[in-house]
Amino acid sequence: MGSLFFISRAMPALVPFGGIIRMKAKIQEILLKNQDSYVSGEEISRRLGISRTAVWKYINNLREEGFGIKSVPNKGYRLEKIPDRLDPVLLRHCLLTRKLGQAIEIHEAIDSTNTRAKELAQTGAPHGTLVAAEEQIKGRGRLGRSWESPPGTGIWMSLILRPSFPPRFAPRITVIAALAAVKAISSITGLDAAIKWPNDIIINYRKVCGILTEMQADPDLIEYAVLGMGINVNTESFPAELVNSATSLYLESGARTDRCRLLAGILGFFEGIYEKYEDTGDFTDILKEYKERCITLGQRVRVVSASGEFEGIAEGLTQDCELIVVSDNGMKHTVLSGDVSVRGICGYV
Ligand code: BTX
Repeated sequence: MGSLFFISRAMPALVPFGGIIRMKAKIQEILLKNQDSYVSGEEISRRLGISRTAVWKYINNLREEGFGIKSVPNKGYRLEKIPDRLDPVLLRHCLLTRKLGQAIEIHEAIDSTNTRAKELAQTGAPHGTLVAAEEQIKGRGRLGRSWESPPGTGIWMSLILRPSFPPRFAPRITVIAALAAVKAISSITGLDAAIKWPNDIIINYRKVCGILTEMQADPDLIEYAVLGMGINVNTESFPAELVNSATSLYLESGARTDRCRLLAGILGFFEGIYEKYEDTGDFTDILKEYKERCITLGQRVRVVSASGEFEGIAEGLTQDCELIVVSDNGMKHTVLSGDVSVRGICGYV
């Protein structure tokens, strides 16, 4: 499963990593907080209660991991370059959330972050626990489809949520996540991202992000939900079968995006919208904003389900986030997000 980093502010007892990683993380934090200045080896050794030789060794470890650290005699160390890694310390440095991402588990490689998050949820991991990976070997989409998750290029992540609302409102989690992703992508990259109902983020008619929400629930209570999100961030190319339908932020903007910053941005937007909804129970404004950013509405679509196919115009959304499609014979259908695949007739929408 590759190496594992686990950082937790909320649950210190769950932090399994040894002294070496913890000390390295502390040095990373000191350097990150003082990025504009030098911090002397003496100061670091005093603050952490370790020798200056030990400081030097940890600094070299960090350099091996891609951190550019300048050292100047009589001045000390200064962080000059941050590697493109989903690193728990870097992520925590960017996070402005109160509950989400307080416990973080980051894997070098894993089968699926959703599967791992479900395991953690079943053993009591709290609301807001984040699982992410540099690579997924068996990334999952909806309806048994697979999700291409190559190493070092994307955000493959899952959040454990313990909602107070009933299971019938679970699709609202996907709505909130899609809104949060669009807002964070637009504000950080300036790209014009839109939502394809129910769970895709699209740029220039190609899929840049997919969302997979799964849950464990009784009839009246969600025990936990796992919100999975995959974003093609710095992907340079796609396999032949995805070339025409997938894109990445890098391919669209020509620039690399800091994945920790983007992930922190998504969690920040998500927490703001989600907590407001949980506090007020009012979904009206959220749905309104989702509709404004949803390119499926007003489009001619083909609804494909196990029971058959039909075409029609996507006219709206119900409060339960079902798609209202008026078929060519004038009949109105409400389409559940869980059991159909909606393919646009124009382009890839
Ligand atoms: P979906 O079923 O709507 O989309 C899956 C389809 O998207 C695939 O059949 C394929 O055509 C296409 N596809 C596969 N990989 C990519 C990609 N990288 N970019 C664009 N298109 C692709 C969407 O399901 C939900 C995906 C959620 C993925 C996250 S990643 C973290 C978490 N863990 C996990 O196993 N899944 C989620």
